Amino acid sequence: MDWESSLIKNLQWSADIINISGKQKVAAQIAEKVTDGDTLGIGSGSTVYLALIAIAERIKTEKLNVKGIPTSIEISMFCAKLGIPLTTLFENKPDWLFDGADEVDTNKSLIKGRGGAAFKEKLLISSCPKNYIIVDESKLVTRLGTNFPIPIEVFPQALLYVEQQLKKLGANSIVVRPAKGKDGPIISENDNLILDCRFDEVGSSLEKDIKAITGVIESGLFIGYPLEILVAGNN
Ligand code: ABF
Repeated sequence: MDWESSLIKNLQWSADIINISGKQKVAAQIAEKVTDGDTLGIGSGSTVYLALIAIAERIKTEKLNVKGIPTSIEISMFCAKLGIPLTTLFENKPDWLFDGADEVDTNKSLIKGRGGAAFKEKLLISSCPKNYIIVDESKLVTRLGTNFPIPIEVFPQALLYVEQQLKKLGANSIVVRPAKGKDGPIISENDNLILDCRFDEVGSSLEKDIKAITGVIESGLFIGYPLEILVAGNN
C-alpha cells in the first residue's frame, strides 16, 4: 500500500474521524479552489491532509505554480513529501487558507489548537483575506468549550503568573498539557508550554483578555475572524 493510502486508512481508524468520505469531498472542494500562482496558508488536521493530497495531484498533473505557507513542522514535512513547494510569511502573503477546528459555534467563533499549533494558525488566519475552516458535524456546538478546552500557549517562566491571571478571568480548570509518551510537559514548536483551560463562560472579550496577560503567546480561541465554514457531511 502506498503511503497516501496508508495515511487515509489511518485516518479512517482514528477515533477522531467520524466521516472520512464527507471529509474527502470537502478536501476535493478545497483542491478545486486552487488556481495557478496561489500562495496557500496551510493549517492542520485530518481534512487538511486530505486536501493536500488532492492539491499535490493537481500541481503535478496541471503543472500549477502554487506555494504553501505551513502552520507546523509536521505539515511542512507532509508538503515536502508530496512535492508542494513551501514559502514563508517573510517572502509571501497567503491568498487564502484552509484549516480545521475543534469547535465552531453559531457565530463562527472557534476553538483550535489541539495539535499545539494555535499560534501559527492564528498568525496565518490573521494574515489571510480568505479562510476556509473545514469541520465535520461533531465540531458544531452552541457554546464554545462544550467538548474541548481552550489551549493557551505560555512562555514557561510566566506559568504561575499566567495561571493566577487566568483564574481571575474565570478559568475553572487549567492543565499543563503533558508530553506524549514521556514525563513532563509538551513543549511547543516555539519552546513554550501549552495550558488546556476551561472557563465558566466564554464571553466575547475572552480572547482579548487572555491575550492581554503578560506571558501569554496566543490562545486557541478565535472570535470575530473572517471565516467560511465548510461542514463535511456524513456521506
Ligand atoms: C487544527 O487541527 C487544529 O487547530 C485543530 O485542533 C485540529 C483539527 O483537526 P481535525 O480536523 O482532524 O479534527 O486545525
